[in-house]
Amino acid sequence: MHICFATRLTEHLGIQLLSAICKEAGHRVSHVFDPGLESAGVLPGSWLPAWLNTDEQTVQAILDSGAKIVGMNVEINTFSWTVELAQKLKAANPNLLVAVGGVHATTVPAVVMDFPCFDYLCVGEGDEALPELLARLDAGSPTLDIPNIWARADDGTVVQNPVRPLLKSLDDLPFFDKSIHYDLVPEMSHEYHTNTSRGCVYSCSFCFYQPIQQVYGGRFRNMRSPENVCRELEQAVAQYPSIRTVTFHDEVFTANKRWLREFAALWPERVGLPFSVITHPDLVDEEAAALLGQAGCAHCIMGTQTVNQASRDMLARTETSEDVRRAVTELRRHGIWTVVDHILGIPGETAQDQDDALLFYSEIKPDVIKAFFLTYLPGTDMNQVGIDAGTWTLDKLKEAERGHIDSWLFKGVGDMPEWRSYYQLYTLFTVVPPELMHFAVRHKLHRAMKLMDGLWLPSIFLIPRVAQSLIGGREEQPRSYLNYLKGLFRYAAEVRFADRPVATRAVKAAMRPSRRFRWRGTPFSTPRGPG
Ligand code: B12
Ligand code: SF4
Repeated sequence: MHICFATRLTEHLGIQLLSAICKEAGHRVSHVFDPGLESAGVLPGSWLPAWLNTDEQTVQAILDSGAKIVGMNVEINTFSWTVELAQKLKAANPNLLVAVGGVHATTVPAVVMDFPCFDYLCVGEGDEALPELLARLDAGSPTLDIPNIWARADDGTVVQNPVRPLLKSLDDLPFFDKSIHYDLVPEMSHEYHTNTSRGCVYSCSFCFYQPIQQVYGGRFRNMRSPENVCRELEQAVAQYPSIRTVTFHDEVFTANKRWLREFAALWPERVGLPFSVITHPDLVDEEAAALLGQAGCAHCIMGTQTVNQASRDMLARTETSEDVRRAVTELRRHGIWTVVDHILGIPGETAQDQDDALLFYSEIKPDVIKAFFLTYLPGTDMNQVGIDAGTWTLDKLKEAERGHIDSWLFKGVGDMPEWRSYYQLYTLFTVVPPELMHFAVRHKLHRAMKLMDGLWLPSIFLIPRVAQSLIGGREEQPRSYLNYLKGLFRYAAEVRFADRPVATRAVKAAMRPSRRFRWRGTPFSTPRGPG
């Protein structure tokens, strides 16, 4: 069977894995990557995003691939795009089959299948379901009874099938097929995205994992072996020497100590690249931080979200402020760049809660505070909390289920004006000495930030980090991000001007890094020391 995947804006691990699985099963795989710059939500005005829109080229490229079935991922932010694309494809070729899967498809499958442009929807893991679907299509067998797959019957009704058990042996899966993205935008390879596990041992009330856990009847976390992870990276580095840093997208990287010990013993010898992880403050004690440091972890993100205990209870967060203090202190002691996520707009929180948080952060000194505005993701308990508190409505939830969510994170305004000045303060934390921040909050000087409300620019969130990264030289992620953007713009120009080769060549030349602006030295060359 010939399947054509379509992705937009960034690489996609799920699609890369499915591509590898389908190739391994002997299917023909094509891939169309839409640069999707217009979807990033940070471009000003309407003419520039409209001009950058390459949907037409994407539809044409999928049709030209000659595939029999198209595979797309539906997350909340890509839902509308996927629907539009599928509708255009069906209009051009009604026989072309369209299959979707992913987090949002799993969260609200009935809402997604309400759109007749979709023939199949995968609930949960697609690693076994998709090859089974393709094999059945190849053989001309019925496709209405495949576990995990919701299928549209000839009369238009949707047949729902149960989910199969979660895959336990993730080591049996092939490695991510990076070629589908790296061959088009080589700049993406500087930051290698991967994961070592699936699932989370927590169930926070605002998190997309809640509906996923409901599908599978409770919390789960399945892991790849450290050996398998190292082998993936050895192969990847051999194929793409441009890889400079690795980002692990596991939800709680440090959840299993035995695993972490084994990983810390293997990684420096076998791979040795600096890497970034995400975890939970409860899971960082002295030993975990030491193991991360020993393995070469450069960057660790943790959710702290709030310092108000009542809010923590509402969010089903299990950590205390002391846990956060310990985790940040230990990580910094081992020279790890520490980022904490903080949520603004939790129902019931006041300016005093933000002042308390700023004072707390000034004391424990994380390197970065990443502030987010609370997003009411479909399928989570947070929706009812918000509805009860009057900060969210059923109508907005219905809209969100259909992919229209006014979240700054997913494109849209979505910011909460009353929290803008605090948002700016959290952003500035990276470049302002904590002592100064502490002094400003103690003397209420920080409230002068209100004067900057009119200058609100959502996209400034990276500016202090980029500045810090370029000047301080410690953090690689903003540099990788800039590099990726550069590649994306070049690729977008190639797609946009495909019929005008001279213009494409000119853009390519302009995007080539000049000697003057080439990034300096090796990342993370600053000696590690107690923080
Ligand atoms: C890695 C990651 C990224 C990476 C890479 C993108 C990616 N998804 O791989 C980066 C950093 C680029 C990224 C960016 C973003 N991300 Co992201 N990302 C993740 C993360 C942490 C892990 C994804 C992963 O590795 N999954 C492992 C693979 C194997 O699983 P999978 O993708 O779900 O695919 C499996 C099944 O779902 C299914 N499947 C998936 N697609 C399809 C398609 C078909 C046809 C079939 C049959 C099956 C199928 O089969 C796959 C194999 O089993 C998830 C959280 C999570 N744990 O899922 C968030 C997550 C998916 N991201 C999210 C968001 C919001 C974003 C951003 C909008 C953030 C932002 N503001 O920039 C952008 C959007 C990017 C875009 N292209 O539009 C949200 C989506 C929310 C939602 N409810 O829909 C999530 C759930 C995180 C969250 N906090 O809620 N992300
Ligand atoms: S710890 Fe993180 S990934 Fe796990 S449930 Fe909470 S927010 Fe979600």
